[in-house]
Amino acid sequence: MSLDAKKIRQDFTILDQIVNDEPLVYLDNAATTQKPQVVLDALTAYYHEDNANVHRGVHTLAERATAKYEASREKARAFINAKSTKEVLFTRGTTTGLNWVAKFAEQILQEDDQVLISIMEHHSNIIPWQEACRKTGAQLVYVYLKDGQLDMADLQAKLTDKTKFVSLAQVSNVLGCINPVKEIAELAHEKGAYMVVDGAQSAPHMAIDVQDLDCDFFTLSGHKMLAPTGIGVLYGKEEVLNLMNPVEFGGEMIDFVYEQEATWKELPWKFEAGTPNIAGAIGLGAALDYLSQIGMDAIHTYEQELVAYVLPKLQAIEGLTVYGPQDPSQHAGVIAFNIDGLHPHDVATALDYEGVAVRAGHHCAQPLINHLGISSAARASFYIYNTKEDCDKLVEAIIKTKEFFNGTL
Ligand code: 7TS
Repeated sequence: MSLDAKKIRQDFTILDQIVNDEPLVYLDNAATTQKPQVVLDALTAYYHEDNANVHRGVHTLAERATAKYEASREKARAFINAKSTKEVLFTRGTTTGLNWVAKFAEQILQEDDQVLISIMEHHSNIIPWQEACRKTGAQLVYVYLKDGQLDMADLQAKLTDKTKFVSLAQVSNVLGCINPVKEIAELAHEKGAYMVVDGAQSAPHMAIDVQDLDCDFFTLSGHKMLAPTGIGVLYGKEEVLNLMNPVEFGGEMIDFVYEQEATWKELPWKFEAGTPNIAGAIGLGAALDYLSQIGMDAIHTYEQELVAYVLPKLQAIEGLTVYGPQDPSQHAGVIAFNIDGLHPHDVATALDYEGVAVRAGHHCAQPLINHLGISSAARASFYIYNTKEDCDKLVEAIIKTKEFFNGTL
C-alpha cells in the first residue's frame, strides 16, 4: 500500500509557500523534517493546558504532564518494539545517545581493545569513539566501501576477538545505502562485541524492531521524524543498561542523596538527570502516532518509489555523479551528488533560486568525503510529503543550473 503524499502535504502548511518567486520544494529532510499540524497542536495543548514539571508534583497539572511524558515513552517503545519502557531513554537526539554509549564504552574498553565503525559514519558516530579510544588506549578501526556501500568482507576481516563495540549507521546520510545491521549484530555478538545502531536516518523511514535487529543500542533523533528539535531516544537492552553508569547526575535521577553519596532511581529514569524536554517528548509522541497511522512499511515503499523515479533521471544528467549505490532498490531517499566543474555550494544556491532546498557541504562526514576524494557534495533528501513533481522540479532546476553556469542560458 502506498501513501497519499498530496493529502499528507496538507498537514504541513510550511510547505505551502513561495521561496524566491517559486513554490517551495523542501528536499533537506536528512538535516531535519517539517512538523505536521498534529505535532504543533500537541506542543500548544501541553503549554496551554498541562504545563508543569514531571515526576515531582502531586498536583493535577504535574500528574497530567507526567502522564503525557510517560505515554510518549510507551509510544517510542512500541515504535521500535523494545521489550519495556525501561529500555527507552529520552535524550536530546542521536548525538547525545551515541555520546552516552561511548561513555559506557569507557567502562569496558582496555588497551588494545578495538572499536569498529565505518568510513561513512556521521561525526556523531566517530568523535565520541575517538574520545573513548583516546582515554582507554583502545583502537578505532574503520570498515571501508565497495561499490559505494559497506564492504562486508572488510567488516568480517576486521571484526575480531579484540572488537568490543561495533557502531554503524543503518542508513548513511550521504551514500544513502542501507547497512545490514541485523546480520552485522549477529557477527558482532559471535565475537562478544556490543552492537550499536545509529538510526538517525533509518528510524524516520522504515519499520524498526530492535528485538529483531538484536542490537544492544539504537539511537534516533525526533527532529528527523516530524518531532521537535532537542528530543531523541536511546534504546539499550535492559541487561546492558543495568551495567551502564549514568552519564549526567543531578535532580530527577536519584532515589536518596546523602552528604557523600547517592543512590539512583531505577531504569529508565536514572539516566534522565534534570528537568527533561517535556514538550519535546510529547511532540515526539504525536509524531510517532502520525507516522504509525501512515504505516512505516508504506513510508518505506513510497520513498523507494520516489528514488526509483528520480535516481535514473539524475544519473542521466551529463557530468552528474551520484554517490552511494547506483541501483535505486538499494538506495534510500538520500541522494548526494556533484556536477562536474560546479561547486556544490553554487549548485545549492542556484537551486534555492528555483525554490528547491537542498544541502551542500561535508554533511558532518568529513572522513567519508575525504575518502571519496571530494571536498563536498550537494544532497537532496526526501520524505513523506515529497512528490514526483518535486523530483521533476529538482531535475529541471539542476539542468537549468548546469546551463546557467555553462553560459548557455
Ligand atoms: N547520525 C546520522 C547518520 C545523521 O545523519 C545525523 C544527523 C546524526 C547522527 C546526528 O543527529 P543529531 O540529531 O544528533 O544532530 N545528520 C544531519 C545531516 O545529514 N544533515 O544535518 C544533520
